[in-house]
Amino acid sequence: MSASRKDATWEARRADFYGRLDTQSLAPLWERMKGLVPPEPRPKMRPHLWSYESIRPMMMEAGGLLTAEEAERRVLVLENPALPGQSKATNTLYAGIQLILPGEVAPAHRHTQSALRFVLESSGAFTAVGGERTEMRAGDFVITPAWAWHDHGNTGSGPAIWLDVLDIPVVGFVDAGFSEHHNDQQQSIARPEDDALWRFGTGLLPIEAERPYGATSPVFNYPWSRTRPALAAAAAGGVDPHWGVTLRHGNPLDGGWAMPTIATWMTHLPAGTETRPIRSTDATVLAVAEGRGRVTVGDTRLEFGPRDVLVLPNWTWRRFEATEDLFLFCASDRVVQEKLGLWRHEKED
Ligand code: GTQ
Repeated sequence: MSASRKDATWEARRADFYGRLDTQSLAPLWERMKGLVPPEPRPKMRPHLWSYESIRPMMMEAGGLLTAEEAERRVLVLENPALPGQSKATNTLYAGIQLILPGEVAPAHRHTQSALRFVLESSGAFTAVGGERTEMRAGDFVITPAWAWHDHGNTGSGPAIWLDVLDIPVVGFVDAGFSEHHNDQQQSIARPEDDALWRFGTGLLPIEAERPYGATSPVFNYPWSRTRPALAAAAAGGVDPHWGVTLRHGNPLDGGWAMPTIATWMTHLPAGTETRPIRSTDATVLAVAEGRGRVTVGDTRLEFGPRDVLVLPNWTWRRFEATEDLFLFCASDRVVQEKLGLWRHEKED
């Protein structure tokens, strides 16, 4: 056996064997083992920042080139520079910036991919979800549950621009994507504006169980007008060394995450806060709701300001510094990893 290994023709025999394996749709595990079960995650994605200052003019240029209706969704995809051509911001999340100009409508459709919106700029945009409208104001976190009809519009005087995050790569991984167009441009509205927020979002709940959107929170707008004071008030109760003041968007029916495939939370760091290093197996998409700061992630340092969007790779040490009172929107696949028993994190003291 050992003699045959040292045989000069061994390399050639092995290559020949591999070639014959390939013709029978077989492969030698021992050549692939390291890549298949790595000792720890080795993210292919890179940290990246899209500054609002550079995104906005490109959005407005897109606005002059085609209508929202023509485009169906007028979106510039935020593509991770290390994952070119894949329409991915992280390995598992799609992200894009959507523009609706005054008077425009993005026609009604639905898909099994779940979407969230974090509003960057708006003076009268709305979205309609499952027969109910909600106004989209800057800083609002808005959910489009899987398979819910949705159309967007803008009845204001200025452009409406928001961050879209969708679970497109997750749904693609399990190959369960469906979509269809509505017969009408805009769905008919069956309930008063913000009905869901009043029914499910005050700490009170309907006496008879109803889950209008299945695994997704029945609240589909978590308005900035409530989120900001909640975070600011929570800061008085203490700032965690690793998380700062972090509150997650919860599903009021079960206390879980608001969405079944995308975990979302808000982090507030009072001016001058420096967080201690933490790393976790989920990669994060962040949007700056308010303030300025910087993040050091691995050996990359990113400086950010209002409405900038950034992505941080999984399993890479990160720490934040707030140069001003800082409010961050964050999204990751943590909820998927938790359901599969995979989510891990580590903290440095
Ligand atoms: O608003 O429905 O960025 O369907 C990508 C796909 C937004 C949307 C995106 C979509 C949408």
